[in-house]
Amino acid sequence: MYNHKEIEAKWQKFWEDNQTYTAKDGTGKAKKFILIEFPYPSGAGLHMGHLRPYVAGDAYSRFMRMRGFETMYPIGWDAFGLPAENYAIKNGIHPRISTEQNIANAKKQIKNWGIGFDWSREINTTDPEYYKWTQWIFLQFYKAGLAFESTGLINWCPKDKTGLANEEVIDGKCERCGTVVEKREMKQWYLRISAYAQKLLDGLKELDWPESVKIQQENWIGRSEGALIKFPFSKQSESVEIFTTRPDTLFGSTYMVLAPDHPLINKITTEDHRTEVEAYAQAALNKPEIERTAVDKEKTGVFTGGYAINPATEEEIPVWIADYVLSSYGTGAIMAVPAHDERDHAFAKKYNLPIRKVVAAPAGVEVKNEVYTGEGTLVNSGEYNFMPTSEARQHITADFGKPKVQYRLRDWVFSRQRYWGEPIPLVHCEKCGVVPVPENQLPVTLPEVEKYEPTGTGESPLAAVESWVNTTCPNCQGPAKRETNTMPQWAGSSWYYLRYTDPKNNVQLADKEKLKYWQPVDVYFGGMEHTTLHLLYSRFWNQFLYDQGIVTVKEPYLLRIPHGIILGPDGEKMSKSRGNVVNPDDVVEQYGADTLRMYEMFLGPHGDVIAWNDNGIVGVRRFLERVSALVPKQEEPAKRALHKLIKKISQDLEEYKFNTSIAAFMEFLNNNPNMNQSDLETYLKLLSPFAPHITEELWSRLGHQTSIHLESWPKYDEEQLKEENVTIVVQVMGKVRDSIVVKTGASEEEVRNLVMSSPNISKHVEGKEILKVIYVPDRLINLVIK
Ligand code: ANZ
Ligand code: ZN
Repeated sequence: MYNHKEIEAKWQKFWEDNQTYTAKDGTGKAKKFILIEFPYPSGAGLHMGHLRPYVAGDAYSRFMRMRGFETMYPIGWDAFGLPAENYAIKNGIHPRISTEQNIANAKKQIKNWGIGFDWSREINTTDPEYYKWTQWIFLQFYKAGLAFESTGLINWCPKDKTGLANEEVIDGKCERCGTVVEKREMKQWYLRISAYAQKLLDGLKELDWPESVKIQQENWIGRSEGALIKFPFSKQSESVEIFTTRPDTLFGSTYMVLAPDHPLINKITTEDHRTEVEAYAQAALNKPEIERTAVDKEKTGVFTGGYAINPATEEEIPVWIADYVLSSYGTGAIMAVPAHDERDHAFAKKYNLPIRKVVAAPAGVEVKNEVYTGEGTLVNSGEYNFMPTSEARQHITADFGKPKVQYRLRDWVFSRQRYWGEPIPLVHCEKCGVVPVPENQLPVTLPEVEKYEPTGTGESPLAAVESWVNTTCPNCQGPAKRETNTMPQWAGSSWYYLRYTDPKNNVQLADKEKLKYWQPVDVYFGGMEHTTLHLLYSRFWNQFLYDQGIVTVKEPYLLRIPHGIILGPDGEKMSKSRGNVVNPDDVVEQYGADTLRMYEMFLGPHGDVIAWNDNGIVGVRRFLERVSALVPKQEEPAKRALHKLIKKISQDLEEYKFNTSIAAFMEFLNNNPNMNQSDLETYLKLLSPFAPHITEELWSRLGHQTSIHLESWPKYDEEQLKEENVTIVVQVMGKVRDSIVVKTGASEEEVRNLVMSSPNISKHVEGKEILKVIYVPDRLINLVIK
C-alpha cells in the first residue's frame, strides 16, 4: 500500500530537521543559483501558476545539487504593494497581520508540495531589516542624481487611487485592477531609468533569454536614431525644435504639428484662432493616450494661425496642433512630411495641405496612395538631389540640425499614494529643502496606523499620521516633515535575489564575497508577464548597483526559462467565477505531492499553455504505486536500457524537458520490473528530482541513512550505449545450456530460430516437444520441453 500522506509528512520533516536544502557559503565548489519569482502572499493562497515554476526549479536544483554544484534555491515573500493591501482593506484586517497569516498559509502549501527551498535564506520585503536596504538603495539613486522630484502629468488609477508608472499601464488600463487610467498633474518622485536606456539594450545581447522577451524589452526601450532640427517661427523670435528619424525628407516638410500641450502653443497661436485651439487642446488632453495614437484613427487637428520657416526651403509653413503628436516623445513637435509619412499624409489630405515628394523610389518599386516611406534618391531637394536617402540623412543633419538618439523609455514614476509600501527615506525641511535620511538612521519604519485606506486626494494615508510626519531635519535640526509617499510594488522585488546571498547581513546589503560567489542567477524560472516590469526594473537596479561597485556582475539573470499557464480542465483560464479552478492542495490530499508534481510535468512541455486533465492523473498515481512496491531482485543488470535512461533523464533536465522524462521512467519500469539493488538505486536517483518523497522512502528502505537528494547523479557510459549486441543466456528447463550473441532488441522469433540451429541446444531438445518459450528481451531465453 502506498500511503502518500505518511511518507510525505515523514520526509518533509526529515528534510527540515536535517537542513537538506541549505546552501552553504565557502565550500569552494562551483555554484548554481536557481531562482523563481517570489510570490505575493495573497489571501487566496498559492495556485497552479505558482506550482509550475516551483516544481520545475525544484527538479532542476535537485539535479544540479546531485551533479555536485553548491546549489541555492531560495524563496521569500514579495509582501508589500497593492494586492496585499487591497486584500487587507477588503477583509478589515491590518495588512501586516493578514500578510503574516497569508505567508504562514503559503509556506504550509509549499512544504506540502515537497519543494526543496532553502528556508534558511527566507526573506520578506516588509521586514524592516529587509526594507532598510531597499531604502538604502533608493538613497544611492538619490545621491547619484537618479532619484528626482518633478511635477508632470502622470498616470493615475482612479480605483487604486494612486499614481502609476508607464510600465503599469497595459493597453491604457491599470496593470493591477484593469481600470482605465487617467492623467493627473502631480508632483512625484521618479527614478531616472532613461539614463540606463542604452545600457539596458546593450545588456540584452549577453543574455540567454527567450527571443520574444528580449524583443519586448527592446521595443519598450524603443531606440530611434534621428536628428533634432530647429524651425524658427516666422513672426516671433522663438523657434521650435523637432525630432525626426527622416532628416533626409526635410525639403518635403510642408507644415508642422505641435502636441496639444506643447509649451509654445500660447506663443504661436494668433488671436483669431485662440478659442478653437484651446478647445481642441482641452478635448485632446482628456482622451486616453492609447486612443490618440491608434494608427487607424481618423486624424484631427486645428491650425494655430502661426507659421514657421522650413530651414531648408526657407518657406513659411503653417503650424498646427494635433492629438497624434505626443508631448512625451521627442520634443513634442514634428515636421510633417505628407509625401513620405502615412499619418502626415492622411492629415494633409483631410486639411488640404501641400504634399511635396522629395524621395524617388528605386526603379521597379511601386508607390501606393502617393505615400512612399522607403529609401530612395532625393528629388526636389536643391543641392541634395540625386543623393541616396541614407547619405542625405547624414548631410542634412549636419547642415541643419544635430544627431539625436531618442528612446521611448520614460522615467519611472516611483512614488505611490498608498500605505503598504516602503517609506521613501527623505524629509522636507523648510530651510534645507529635501534632505535624505542619514544611512545610519535607516530603516524609516512604516508607522502603525488606524486608517490605511487610500485617500484619493493624491496624498498618502501616511500624511495623516502627524506624530510620524513631523520630524527634525537631519541637516539643521529644525522642524521638518517626512516624505509621505511610499515606494511601488516593484521596489522590493528589484533586488531581492541579491539579498538571498546574505539574508541576515545587518551592515550591508550583502557581503561582497558572497555576492561574488553567487551572482549571477544561473536560471530564472518565471512567467511571460512582467517582462517590461519586474524584469526590466531589476535589470536597471542591478546595472546601477554594478556601476556603484556594490554588485559584481552587470546582468542579474543569465538564463530565463518561461512557463506556459495551466488552464482549467475546460481549456479556459482558471477562475473562481468559472468554477474551473484545480487547487493543488486538493490534489496533494487525494493523490500525494509526488503524483501532483509528476503529473503537472507530464501534462506537456514546460513552456506550453496546457489544460489540466483530471483523468490522466490516475496513471501517474498508479506508476508511483508500482514504484512504492519496488524491492531489489536478483536480476542481471539492465545495462543498456539503464544507461539509455540515465542519458535521457540527464539531457531532459539539462534542457528543461520534464514531460518526456516521465514517459521514459514509465517505459523503463514496464520493461524492467525486477531490477537488482544497484539498478534500483540508480533508478531511484534519477527519479528523485521528480518524486522526492517516494524515492527518499525507498532509498531508506534499501538501507541508506542519508538523503538520496545528496547522492551523486548517475553517470552513463557511452560505450554501453553504443553496444549493438547483447549476450543472451539460453536455458533448457531452467538450466543454462548456452549463450548466444544477438542484436539488442531482437525479437523472440529471431532468437528462437538461432537457438534451434545451435548444436549445443539441439542435442537437448532433439525429439522433444517444446511446450513453452520464456523470453526476456536482451537477457535470456528458456525452453520448456516435454
Ligand atoms: C519627419 C518624418 C518624415 C518622419 C517621414 C517620419 C517619416 P520613431 O521611429 O517612433 O522614433 N514623431 C516625432 N516625435 C513625435 C511625437 N512626439 N509624437 C508623434 N510622432 C512623433 O518615430 C519617429 C518619427 O515619428 C519622427 O520622424 C516624426 O515623424 C514622428 F517621412 O519626422 B518623422
Ligand atoms: Zn533643514
